[in-house]
Amino acid sequence: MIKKYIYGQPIETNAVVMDIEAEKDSIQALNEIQTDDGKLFFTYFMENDDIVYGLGEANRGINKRGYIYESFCSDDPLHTEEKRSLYGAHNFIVISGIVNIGIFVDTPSQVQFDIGYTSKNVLKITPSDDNLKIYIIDGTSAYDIVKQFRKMIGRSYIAPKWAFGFQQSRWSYYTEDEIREVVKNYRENHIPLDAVYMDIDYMDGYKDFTVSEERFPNFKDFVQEMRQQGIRLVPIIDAGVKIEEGYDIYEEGKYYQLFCKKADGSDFTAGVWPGRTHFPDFMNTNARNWFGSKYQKLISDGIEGFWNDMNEPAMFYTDDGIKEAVDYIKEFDFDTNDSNKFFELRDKLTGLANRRKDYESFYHNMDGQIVRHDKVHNLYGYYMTRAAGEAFEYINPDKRMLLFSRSSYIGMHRYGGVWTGDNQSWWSHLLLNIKMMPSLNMCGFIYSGADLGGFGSNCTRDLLLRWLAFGIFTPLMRNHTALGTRNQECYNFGDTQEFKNIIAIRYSLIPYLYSEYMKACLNDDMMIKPLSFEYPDDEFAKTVEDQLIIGESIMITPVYQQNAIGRYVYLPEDMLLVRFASPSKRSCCVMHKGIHFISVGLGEVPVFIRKNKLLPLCRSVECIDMLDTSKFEIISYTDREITYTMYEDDGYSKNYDSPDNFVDFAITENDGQLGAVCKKTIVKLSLFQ
Ligand code: MIG
Repeated sequence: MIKKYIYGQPIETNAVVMDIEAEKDSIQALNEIQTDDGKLFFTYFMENDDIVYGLGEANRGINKRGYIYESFCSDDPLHTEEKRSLYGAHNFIVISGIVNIGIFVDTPSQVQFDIGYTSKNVLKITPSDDNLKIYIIDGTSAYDIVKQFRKMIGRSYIAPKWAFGFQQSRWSYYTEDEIREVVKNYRENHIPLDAVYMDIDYMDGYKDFTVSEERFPNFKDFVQEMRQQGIRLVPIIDAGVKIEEGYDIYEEGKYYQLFCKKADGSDFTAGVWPGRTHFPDFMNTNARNWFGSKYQKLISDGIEGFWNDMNEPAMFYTDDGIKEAVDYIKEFDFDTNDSNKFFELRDKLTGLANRRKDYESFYHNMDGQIVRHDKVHNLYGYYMTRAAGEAFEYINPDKRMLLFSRSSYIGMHRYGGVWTGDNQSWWSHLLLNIKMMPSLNMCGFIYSGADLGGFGSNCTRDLLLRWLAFGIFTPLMRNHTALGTRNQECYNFGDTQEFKNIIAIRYSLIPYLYSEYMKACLNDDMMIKPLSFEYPDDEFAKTVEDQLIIGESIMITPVYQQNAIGRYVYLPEDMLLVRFASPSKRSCCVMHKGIHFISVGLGEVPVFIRKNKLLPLCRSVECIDMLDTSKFEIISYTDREITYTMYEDDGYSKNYDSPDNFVDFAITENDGQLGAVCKKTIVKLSLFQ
């Protein structure tokens, strides 16, 4: 049951696609409170044992209880524990206990979720704008509510299959030759690889949709050369458009009035990588169509995927901000002995980026309605990505493109995926990645992942290996690192064997992972789930946040601590532990329900196959184009007849619903013997009972 409540005159976010009639009565499920000065907020009293799920790309645990979060898309590259905002704003939560209730706060401006932070059992939702929609979903379990919610917001973006290959990035590979070198090293070491990313330095002066002729003189040929080696290049697109006479994007945007404006009608200016830029007004349909059409150029060069960055939008400074700071310095009293003045001075300078004041100083033309940016802040990255996604639909309607964004809001999940932005090469951020994945899935962001190995700081060999051993299971499996950090490609840490093995395990799992991904997208379901969603009656499973269910057959238990030789795991039922050292080198043992310590060597990947489930594996290859899905090995843990339906398609076109896309793998009984049956060739069956 879904109920919708409308307050005031909310700005349409297009997050919800289902037609739901608004209730006439006032909201029952929450306490609606108006303060004396007219501010609206909502509270809910949580039982001691209630768990709160959701918030998608947010800090801290799977259970969001005990902290306070602000939905306000933020370019903040330091995700320390106290942070309240990251790049996404995903205002969906589920309170789960004896009563289960889902809440979606649909508003494009800032919202605060105080989930037992101020007062232990009080959930308090404070929107910054009184014009909003609230959806209340009740259901039999948290998982049931998530599925209803997902129906409501529409089918998730579907990535091409090659995007399940391993991808290498760094800020930046500056030249063709640097990229060739990366590919050569991967191929020579036989470490599988499908894509290399092009960060901002491929552009000419950081100008969107340009390619530096000096560093990539024959770009189209280069794209082809890479394709011949099984590599796709994925260029970055930034939100800000460089102000430069003669630069077509700038000239057109200015001429056709497609940039965000200040109150005086002039184009709003902020400093980002290219220096001074204007921001396309993605809230405006014409601007979206215009900007979207610009992707065409790179697509005609052979590009099949993009990542949209800096779209919170991030700004380093505005002229107003600098002027204020300079005025402050001019007036600074050098004779003062008040140390606070020093901090004030420092903050004036360090606080120039992403100032709230600047977000309040420009306007969008939402097809006639003029809206101040902060009122719709959380939609900016979403609508940038929508612009690209809609353009891809008409540029090449039958072809899937890879597309993901840094900033997002619910609704954007229909147009692209997300990566979780600038994490650090910290063990704690590997754990954060683990905990964030199921929450992202709840909010519809299925094609997602973090910078494996960590973006900021220097990564170590063991951290990268452990992170990759988890990254195997995330749809976006990309190693990326920041400017100035140590080289983070897998061949830069001495012996490459373990890297090669771990990534090869990914490739042998791709048919399964892709199948589970596609089923999650097509059925508005989750691919990556917390244990509690599959074992809702298991009280202990509810507390486990460092193990995840991937698809229908397996549970994973990543190692996320330095120098650990293994870890404790909790099995909610008997399972089969498959310890992969490589796709073919593995050992299996049945383990019983309960808590165990398992050893996990660096370079090993433990996978638990659930009772009465099976896992299909193919041979690993060095890029997806070579994947042979006619032959499989099956590992199964069952003593009875079972079936696994694998989804398979060409990976590029959009004929999702064809019955040919569903292939059954069955364990059936014949003369008292269990055996595998499939229209594919089964080269080996390992059956455990
Ligand atoms: O201000 O393009 O999150 O992945 O490498 C930094 C350079 C801008 C932020 C992205 C990161 C990317 C970087 N970008």
